[in-house]
Amino acid sequence: MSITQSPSTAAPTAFHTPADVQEFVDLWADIFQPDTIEWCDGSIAEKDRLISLMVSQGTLEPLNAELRPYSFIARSAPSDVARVESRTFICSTTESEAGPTNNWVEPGQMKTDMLDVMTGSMRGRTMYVVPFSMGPIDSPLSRFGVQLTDSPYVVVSLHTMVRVSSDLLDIMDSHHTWVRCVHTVGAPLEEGQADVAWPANDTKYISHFPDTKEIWSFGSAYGGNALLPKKAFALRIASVMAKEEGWLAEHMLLVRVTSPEGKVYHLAAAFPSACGKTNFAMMQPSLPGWKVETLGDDITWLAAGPRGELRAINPEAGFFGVAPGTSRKTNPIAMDTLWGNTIFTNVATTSEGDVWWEGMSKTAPSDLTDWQGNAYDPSSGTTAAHPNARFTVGIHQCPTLGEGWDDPEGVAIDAIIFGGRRSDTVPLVMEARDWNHGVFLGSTIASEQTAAAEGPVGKVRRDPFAMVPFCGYNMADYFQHWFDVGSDLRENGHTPRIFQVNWFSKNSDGQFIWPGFGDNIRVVKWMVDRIEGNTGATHHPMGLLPQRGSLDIEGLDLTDSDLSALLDPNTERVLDDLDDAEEFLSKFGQKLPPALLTELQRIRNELGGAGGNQAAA
Ligand code: GTP
Ligand code: SPV
Ligand code: MN
Repeated sequence: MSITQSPSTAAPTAFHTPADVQEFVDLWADIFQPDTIEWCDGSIAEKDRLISLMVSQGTLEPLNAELRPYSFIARSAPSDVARVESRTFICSTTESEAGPTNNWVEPGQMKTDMLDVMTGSMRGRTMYVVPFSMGPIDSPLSRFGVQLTDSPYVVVSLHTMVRVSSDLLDIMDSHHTWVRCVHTVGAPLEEGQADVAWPANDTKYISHFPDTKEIWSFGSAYGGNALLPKKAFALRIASVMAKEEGWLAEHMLLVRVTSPEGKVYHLAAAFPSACGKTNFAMMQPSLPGWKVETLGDDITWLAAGPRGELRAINPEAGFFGVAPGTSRKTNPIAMDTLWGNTIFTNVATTSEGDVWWEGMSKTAPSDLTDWQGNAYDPSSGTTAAHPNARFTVGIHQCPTLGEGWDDPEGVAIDAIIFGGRRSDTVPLVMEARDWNHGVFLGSTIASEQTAAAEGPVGKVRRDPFAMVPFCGYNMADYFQHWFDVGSDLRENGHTPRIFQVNWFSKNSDGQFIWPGFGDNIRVVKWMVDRIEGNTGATHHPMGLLPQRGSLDIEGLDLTDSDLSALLDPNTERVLDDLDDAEEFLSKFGQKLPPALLTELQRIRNELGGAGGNQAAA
């Protein structure tokens, strides 16, 4: 049970609170001036109590318990629906440490500006103190943190998404670093003022201080803006720690694939937000004999293991997944995972008290209530669910959860996959010639923007390694770090294979050509054949492409022209894309590892010569 102590900052006597955690809480209690402070223990009783509180306050609405047991819908403020990249800041000492892809503000300046709005911002509210671990508590790869927040929605989401436990406070005494995460919705309540269902502030700051490993977040309660262990810690701050300590913190799913021969492979794949990680992680292979087990769907931490292999863990413990597009047909495993104990945010609701979103069924049920709580009018031209509507659910409910998903040693990685959402230009699959060429492929990934962040949906932007919104330091140094990790692995063991994929090519009617989802196993099968040396590949200046006939497309309804659109790079488009990549990479100036532009120029030269050099490998 968590214990409420008002107005004292003292931890319950049962908690062995390290002095630096107590100082942190004291300091911020003075700044935020909450009415009460609650130290969270991560128990079910605590979650139940906070859920009841939110139901009474209107933040959560219970769904029909017969259809969706112990599940709730939250409707956010209409201005608080996605990550706000324009208000996300990397406050390193110098601007050049943050690099051209990040918003930079000098740390002292940012702290002055934020303290201005944070002072007294928890008045009338409770400040929750949430100790958590990213990764299994006893893993050498794990890292700890403490988040302060005035949002019970955030506390309950953290219970699901990460490992929250007051036991950590005991261990933290001997643990040298923990990440300070500070969050407020920025909506103080005056004496007698009624609260709203989703308190937030129109001014938002998501600020990261890499030197002191701190995160300060103000004004939002949505997703990565507010669940600070997720993108803010496990990617932006962790990428800095990883660079300092020689490992990798990546925006990757993590799966175990078993072939019909019974051989096991571990794959990690980086796709930008809303580009298919959760779906890949829960794949139901369409080819007989293949099995995919889920280990993680969004973030992977990787480090060299004792035998020189690259090992990986999922630092999270739940899914914060995109709802629209999820159906029994596309992702039955997600649908099964969501049977109950789920918080849905910004989905539509049916008259029976269940959830609905675009893509769940071909036609929308009548009498829907839209994500803002109004009767839905299908002729309005708007969607019933918000395009970035999401579900929050524990990983244990996933029927394909792989055994040992929380093994403190992690799993040994056989292949890394990079991808993006591209209507054209990028082939279905390509293999890198080696690790360094794979780093080039990662650094030139681009993707059409999605509703996961503010901004124009559909616009192509460069998103190397799917990390542009999530790299906590200069990406030129990040590319170099990837080269360095590769050299270390080569010296002491071996590097995994690297592939690039694109599920999203469209035909002239604007339809996806590749069936995707469970049929993506066909591409995985080709990768496994490559790893095993069972199939050759065509040498293209860009990389190694499947030879005709080596990709298993039996039973698919694909014409020759479909296949050619999927597999054959269009030289003119590729050359244009290289120009765009070059313009992007040039922003990094002298810091950019020269190998990247050298490789780009080599591909351009080779493509200039009659469509490339076609020889079998
Ligand atoms: P984040 O949680 O934002 O990081 O997203 P994600 O990368 O996990 O993406 P997710 O798997 O949730 O998929 C996002 C959208 O892409 C959903 O609407 C899916 O239905 C759709 N999608 C996923 N995989 C495929 C695929 O293979 N083909 C097609 N056409 N769509 C896909
Ligand atoms: C993403 O945008 O990549 C997400 C959702 O996974 S959020 O947690 O909001 O970052
Ligand atoms: Mn994500």
